[in-house]
Order: sequence, then structure tokens, then C-alpha cells
Amino acid sequence: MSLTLYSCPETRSMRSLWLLNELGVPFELVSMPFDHKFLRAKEYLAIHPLGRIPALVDGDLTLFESGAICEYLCEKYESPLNRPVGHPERPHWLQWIHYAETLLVHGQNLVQQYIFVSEAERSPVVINLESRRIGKGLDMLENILANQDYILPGGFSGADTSLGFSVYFVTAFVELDAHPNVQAYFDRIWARPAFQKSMPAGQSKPLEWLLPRLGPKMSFKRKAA
Ligand SMILES: N[C@@H](CCC(=O)N[C@@H](CS)C(=O)NCC(=O)O)C(=O)O
Repeated sequence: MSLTLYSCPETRSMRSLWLLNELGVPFELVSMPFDHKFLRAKEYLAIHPLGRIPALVDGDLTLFESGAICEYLCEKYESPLNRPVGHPERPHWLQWIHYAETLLVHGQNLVQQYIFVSEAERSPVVINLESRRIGKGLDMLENILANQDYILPGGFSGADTSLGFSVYFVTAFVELDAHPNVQAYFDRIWARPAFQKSMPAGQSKPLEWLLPRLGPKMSFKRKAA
């Protein structure tokens, strides 16, 4: 049965693409520009009724939601990326796959503010609130990553492809200067060949093409004592 991933560069579908590259399984990539011309086309709506990405087709099965795709692929293809039922890290593996969305949504709300909302309607309150919520998430990760390289003590897993993409995405909006352990996590992820293979070719920064349209990054630098 052949696997097909529907994807747009640097969106949540990068999680699934990265995971497939980590697993090293054969798949076909259908990469579309992030544009409703493609996402709302009749052909694509037949795959995902809401026209969102990612979507995965595996033979007769069509699946959307990046968290579900992560669990499905890790369970289907045996590898160290899975934490199967009964594994002591299983509950937290699930937690981090899904927490990744909580963190990412703050970044997505910032994209809406900067790109989709007119300047007149843009809200500094929302921008401040969403950036600070990212900061709180990073504070939590900073403590966890003080003692381990990846989000689970047992090492790199599917949960890192979910969460790692969220960390990647939010660095377009916040500096990591107050979060050195998160920065080191970001650097470890960045160095993975499967991650590099999932990035748009020739790009050296997250959301590089979008950066000129975003506001200044929030810095959480702590004041010197
Ligand atoms: N929770 C879903 C979110 C899917 C989603 O909203 N993807 C965005 C890209 S990151 C999308 O397709 N947006 C297009 C649109 O909203 O029209 C997942 O994790 O797959």
C-alpha cells in the first residue's frame, strides 16, 4: 500500500514530513503552496473536507490531524520513535504529541494578527498575550530540557517531531535568549538530517519568507540582578 502526504512547506504538515523522513519509509509527497487555490480545490476537499493540511493517504485510509498521523505512523512502522501501549513513557509521549498544538496555536494566532488582520484592526493586547503565553510554554520546556536532550528522558521520539515543529515555529515570534535549554533543543533538532530534509530547500531560518511581515520578536531576557 502506498503512502501519500499532502503538505505545504513550514506548516503543521512539516511534522508529518519530518516523521516520515525519520522513519525512512517510502512515501509520495504532494507539496502545495499555502494557498486556498490549492487547499480549497475540489480535488483536495475530497481528501480533507476542511481543506487543511496535513492529510495522509495510506491505501484506503485517509487521515488528517498531525497528532493522529504521528501516532498512526509510529504505531505502524516499528522504530524507536514509538512508545507503545504499556511502555512507561507512553502517557507522556501522548501528552507531548498533543501539547505541541497548544503551543503552536499561540504562534498561529500571531500569524493571524500580522498577516490576516488589517493593521487598523491589529490588537497589541492579543499580540502581547499570545507572545507571553508562548513564553510560559517555553519556561516549562526550559525546566524539563535542563536534564535531557529530548522531550522524553528515553530519547528522541515521535513526540519531538510534533513538539519540535512547534518550537521551530514560535521562534519566528520570540527570542530564545532566556531559554538556553530550549535553544539547545532547537539546535539538536535542526542538526538532524531528517529535519533538514523536511525544510524548504536553501532556507536558513524558520519562516524566513514571512519574517519581514511579522512584528519585532518578544524577548524574555531576564534583568540582571
Ligand atoms: N490541528 C490540526 C490543524 C491543521 C491546520 O489548521 N493546518 C493549517 C496549516 S498549519 C491549515 O491547513 N490552514 C489552512 C486553512 O486554515 O485554511 C493539525 O494539527 O493537523
